[in-house]
Amino acid sequence: MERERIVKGLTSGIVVPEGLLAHGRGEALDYLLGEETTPVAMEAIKAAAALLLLSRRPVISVNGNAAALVGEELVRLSRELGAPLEVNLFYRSADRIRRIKEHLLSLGAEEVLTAEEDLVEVPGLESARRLVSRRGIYSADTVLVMMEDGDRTEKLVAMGKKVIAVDLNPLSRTARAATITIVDNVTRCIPLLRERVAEMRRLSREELDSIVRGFDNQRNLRESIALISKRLARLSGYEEPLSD
Ligand code: PTJ
Repeated sequence: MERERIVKGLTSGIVVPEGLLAHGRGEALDYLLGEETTPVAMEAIKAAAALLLLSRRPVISVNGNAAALVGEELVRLSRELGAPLEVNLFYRSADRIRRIKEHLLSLGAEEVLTAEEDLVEVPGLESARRLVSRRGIYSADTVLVMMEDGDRTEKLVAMGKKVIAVDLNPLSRTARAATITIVDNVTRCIPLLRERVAEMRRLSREELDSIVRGFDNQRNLRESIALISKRLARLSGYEEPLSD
């Protein structure tokens, strides 16, 4: 079903061919994780929900793959948080921006920013992802990003923003630079994140703050890598590392 959605996104001009490569890499990593949301990812989802609830101006960044795979769930998360969706593309074109915006609006989105009316640049970033909306990502305190790698997260963090990344690759630059990285498939993670936000809304700011402060992203990434390696050891039948 996920492949069908990505291929349909390609034929409708939402996804780029490179998006199919990114999806294939994601599938392989998901297979290594056991195609389930791990307890380690659940911990990151909880911290991400707390951070989103504490944020004054959270923004959800949407690319082609995200729109095709979890467009509807992103619209629901955006409504739950009262946070705008912003189309931000690596392979940017006016035609794709329009198609993705229309797709999200057709799914019930209230506000979809595209940076066409109030375009500004993220300092120090060369790719087209530098082009953001002044009202959106540029003035956000927290940005949720997914299915991308590269230096945008580093530059957003350098601007003083908090970045929540959803990335199946715990070794990617995005995963390592983000404030909170959720190593999980977006298709499982975004609905869980929305549920957590709804549940944790009743917590006080002090309680939310202590959840965020208790989260260590580098440790969480190491635990995801350790889970993959334990799983492979179990599947290989060699529980102990082989000697040279
Ligand atoms: O729509 P555009 O123009 O912004 O382009 C989107 C792509 C995906 C083509 C662009 O962002 C890209 O090339 O991304 P990368 O550098 O291939 O990085 C994609 C990352 O997402 C990789 O680390 C993948 O492992 C990860 N990934 C792929 N599928 C999923 C995923 N992470 C979570 N859930 C997935 N389903």
